[in-house]
Amino acid sequence: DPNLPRFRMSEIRKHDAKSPHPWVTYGDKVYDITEWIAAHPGGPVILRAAGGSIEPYWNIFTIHKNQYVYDILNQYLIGYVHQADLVNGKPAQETIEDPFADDPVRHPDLIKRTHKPCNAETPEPALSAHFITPNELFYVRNHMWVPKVSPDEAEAHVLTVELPDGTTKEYSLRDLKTKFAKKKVTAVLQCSGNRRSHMSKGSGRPTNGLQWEAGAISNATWEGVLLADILADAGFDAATVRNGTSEAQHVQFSGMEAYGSSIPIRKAVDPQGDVLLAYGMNGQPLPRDHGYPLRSIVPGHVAARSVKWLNHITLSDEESPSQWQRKDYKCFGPNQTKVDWESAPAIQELPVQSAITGVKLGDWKASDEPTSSDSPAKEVALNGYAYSGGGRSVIRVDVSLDDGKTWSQAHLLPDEAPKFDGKSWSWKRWTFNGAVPLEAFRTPDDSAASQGSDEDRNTIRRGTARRSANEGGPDSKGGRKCTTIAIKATDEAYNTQPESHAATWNFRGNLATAWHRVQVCTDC
Ligand code: MTE
Ligand code: MO
Repeated sequence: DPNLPRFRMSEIRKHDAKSPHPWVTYGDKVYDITEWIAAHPGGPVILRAAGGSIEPYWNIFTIHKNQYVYDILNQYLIGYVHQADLVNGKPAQETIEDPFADDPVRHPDLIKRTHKPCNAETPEPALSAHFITPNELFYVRNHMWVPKVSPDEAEAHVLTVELPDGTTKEYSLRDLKTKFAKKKVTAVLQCSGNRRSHMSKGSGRPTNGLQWEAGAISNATWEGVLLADILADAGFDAATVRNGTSEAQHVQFSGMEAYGSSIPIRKAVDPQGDVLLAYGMNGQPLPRDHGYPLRSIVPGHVAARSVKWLNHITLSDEESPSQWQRKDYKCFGPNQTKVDWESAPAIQELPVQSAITGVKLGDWKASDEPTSSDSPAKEVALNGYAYSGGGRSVIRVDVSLDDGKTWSQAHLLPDEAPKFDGKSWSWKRWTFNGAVPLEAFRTPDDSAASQGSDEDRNTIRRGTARRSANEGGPDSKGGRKCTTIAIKATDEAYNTQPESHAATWNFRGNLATAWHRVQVCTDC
């Protein structure tokens, strides 16, 4: 619209983050984004760009570079940048501070899926080796940059708790550490996207999101105070939840960089819920990547509710208004690709999950079944993890060496963490030693054709299996032969994992919990 006014950059700059009417520019256009802030998926983060061009940010957060976002922006067009301030059709490019410049240095063994923001998974050997994941190998899932808080600032870091009537109470980190009982909880965090790449490959249908393998899960001992204690201190009466008169139905958590999500109030006040406001992790202060100086830990729930860099808690009759509560972290049917987000509940408690994180093929050994036609078998050693949400413990892990035709049981390692009032918040690790009979190995084409399913058997194989597999084996001249190993776990409620990813495929690739299948080959 040529009739819209032209603004000098000097004026545009006044409409910065502090202005009641923040503006941004894109190309030579000027937008008043006041109305957008509440609806913006990243919330007030957009204010970083206020008073200048939004382009350099969108060059970093490239998800914005799509027509859908440009259409939204266009609703807020108010004018153009004055000709006198344009160079090649745009305002002179300001250099912005890289919002990730202060991110911490990460362990080189973390498997980086993206760098800015950092998304990195725990490597398989670490998943196999540790019941308690070492801090520096704990998976990292950041939507934005890591807020910078110095140790001095940390002690004075303020958590504000807001009750349904709008009254607030503030707690410094020092208050939390000195005025309330300390509590330690050992609990897994698992991202809703863990194993998403298995869902994409296994179903043959792409999914949106980071293509994690099996390492978006880790276990740690968290130290902090019970959320229930803080809510009580702030004046919230938990009895109202039990007698059905509570105004608050949800506990909303907000992080310093704008991330937010919520949990049902019932979980927060449940004496067996063990929801923590944590400042410690495995005997150390929380590392920066994991929420320094304070985060929520919601055991048994999807990790998206364990909000890092926590600075605000709101008790409300509504869920968190954030994108991550309302327009993400939900599942839909395999046919539903255009969805009404409000029609599905937010993921809270997690379903049962398991994965193979170590495979080692050994020697060929003679059959010990006298009746068999003395067919040899290939030794195989497996290990991995199994976990279920809601505090339900895993009672069994089943292993199949022939893609689900016959099964045996893995050995569950004894619980290494105390149960908390009967709840198990940790994973279990498991091991299996067996032998794959020669007949189970097929040429890859045979096996795909004969088994005819949609799984990811053609994708994997691994370093550890590579070495001795083909040395002197009975089929060493017969070419490459493979079998598919499958595992599934069952929890104490007898929930178990679905056989195929196709059955639980959803366009966001959340909760990929189908049997974990790994192809192993004689020549791997
Ligand atoms: N909290 C904040 N403030 N910002 C985030 O990006 N990511 C969430 C959750 N809490 C996130 C957050 C998601 S989706 C996950 S899976 C976990 O943090 C990851 O926690 P971790 O990085 O400590 O493993
Ligand atoms: Mo996540």
